Amino acid sequence: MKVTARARANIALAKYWGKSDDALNLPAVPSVSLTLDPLVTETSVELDEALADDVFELDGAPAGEGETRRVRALLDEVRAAAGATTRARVTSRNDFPTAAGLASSASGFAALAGAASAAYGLDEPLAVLSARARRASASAARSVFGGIVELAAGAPGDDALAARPIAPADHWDLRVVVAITAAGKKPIGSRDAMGESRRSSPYYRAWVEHGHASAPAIARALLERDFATLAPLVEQSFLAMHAVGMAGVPSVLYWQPGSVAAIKTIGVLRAGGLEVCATMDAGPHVKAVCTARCVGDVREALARTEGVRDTLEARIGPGLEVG
Ligand code: 2P0
Repeated sequence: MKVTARARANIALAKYWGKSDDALNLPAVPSVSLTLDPLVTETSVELDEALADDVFELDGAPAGEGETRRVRALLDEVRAAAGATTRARVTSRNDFPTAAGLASSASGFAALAGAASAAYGLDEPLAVLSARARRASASAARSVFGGIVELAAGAPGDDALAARPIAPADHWDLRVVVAITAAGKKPIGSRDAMGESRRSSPYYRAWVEHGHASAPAIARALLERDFATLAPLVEQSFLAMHAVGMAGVPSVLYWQPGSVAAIKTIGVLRAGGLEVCATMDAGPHVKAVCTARCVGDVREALARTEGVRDTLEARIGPGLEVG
């Protein structure tokens, strides 16, 4: 039995950063994201009686032990639900540059959740798939759905927590321009970095409190297509998230000179009347969120900004596709 599923990357406008329950991987703050097209991960799960253990191949090469362990943990959950023991061969391909800082773990675990469930013969609702993807990587819970998606904060022990879509992909023609500002691997992954923030940043408690107020306001501005309200809220969310990390010990500083330059370019464009705002994830790249009518000017200005090596463009896309 072989099943293939496709899921897309997403970008949080209200950021997730920090966990309320490490074992169940529950976020401490609510987050709101856009599912992005055409940034697709395609994952196949093939059951094979001859395998002694699961095998995971990523972008044409055997994956590392850490990644394989996370894939196996998700497969173990599916096998438990299906009452199965057969091992699986998992093949995954990212159709976008992972160096662009658009988390491939989000699209990857969403696609895996969809393909694995179907391959083991289960017919589960999307909320169950989203909760399973969330346990693997919280941002992956959001990539199960298309359009604008919300993931609530999890109360400790709330193992069923899933994301939910709050508007379809055609609700608002927003675009995302990614300004790539560095090459190579980032200094620390988001899971370890958010753990450091929780342990050592003096701002962590304020961040969690702020996130609970900010995410619903961001969701409302998106639902009302109110860019003037949305822009400062989105920028405050990513700036607060990065400030929490910077103030931890050890400090987590993802920014490069090109990151600052790109943020300033976006500020100048908005002051000049364009509907655009900045956001950043756990890496040095800057993502400009803008309305469709502004995207040409935004991309051109970012491409000309010192320290920006390349740009790529995305729009809001659909959720998980299985089969
Ligand atoms: C987000 N990020 O909301 C935030 C903003 C990065 C910055 O979700 O530990 O890979 O696997 O649950 O989901 C990246 O963290 O972390 C992330 P885990 P994940 O998109």
